[in-house]
Amino acid sequence: MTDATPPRPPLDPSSLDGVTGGRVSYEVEVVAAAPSTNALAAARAQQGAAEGLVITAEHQTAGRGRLDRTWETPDRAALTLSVVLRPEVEPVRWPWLPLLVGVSVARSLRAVGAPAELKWPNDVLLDGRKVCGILVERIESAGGPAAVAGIGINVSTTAGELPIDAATSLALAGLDVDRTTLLATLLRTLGQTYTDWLADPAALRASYVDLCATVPGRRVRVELPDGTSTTGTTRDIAESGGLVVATERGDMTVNAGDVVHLRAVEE
Ligand code: BT5
Repeated sequence: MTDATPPRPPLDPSSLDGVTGGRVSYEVEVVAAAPSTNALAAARAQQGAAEGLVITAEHQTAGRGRLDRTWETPDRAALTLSVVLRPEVEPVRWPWLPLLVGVSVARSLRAVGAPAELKWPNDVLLDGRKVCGILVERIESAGGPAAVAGIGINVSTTAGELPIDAATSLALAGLDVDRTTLLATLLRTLGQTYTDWLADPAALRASYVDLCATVPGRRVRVELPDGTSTTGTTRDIAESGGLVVATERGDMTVNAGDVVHLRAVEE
């Protein structure tokens, strides 16, 4: 494998004009560089931006992960975007939004030939390695709450450019994918998946489980936000979107945390 940087053409905003998915009509803004597209989109959502605003950066210089972690991507090697959604749903349904975005990314990657899978809650894996991270934030605004769905997909990133060993890119999986084409596919798929979920929330669970490598019957270590961790065998995805794990002390439903997929030797 060579680590030479491949050609990295810019996004072509003109071919993203008028993209729709389900009920969502997108307005795509491409910026050359930004610290974080989620921060930009959150500020716009606070100012009342409509559903369908997309901000994508050719180079994101201070990308955010969950729990104050960072997301690192070289110039034009990745898709880094944030989408404003305004779901008129009960608060109890909001935890499904990150999972919904994961389903949309996995479906889009499969559509371009990448056999993507999900790791609960919403890492997207290729060959067991992370190819995409998702950060969904809730923003309060005068027009009601908005969801900012941040998505980072490693497209042509080389092995030497990836920040961790457990990461990969579409190129490293042998796929030469045009970022503009992938972005259009992703926006269409996300809009449709979101619209279907608004109409029939229960159906998403089966789609999620189908794409998810974490359930059922997988040995996992769950790292909880309070710093403790526990091991067990996954059973299912709960109606809340949480992960049901059978542990020595009985079944537990995890609603927030990180999951490590274990092999027997790691226990
Ligand atoms: C995530 O957090 O995976 C959410 C990442 C969301 C990034 C998008 S890009 C567009 C939008 N704007 C933003 O500012 N953010 C969103 P988490 O599960 O906490 O994972 C973060 C961890 O993933 C880091 O601590 C690294 O270990 C690893 N990581 C960082 N960059 C990576 C990359 N390019 N590929 C794979 N793993 C990476």
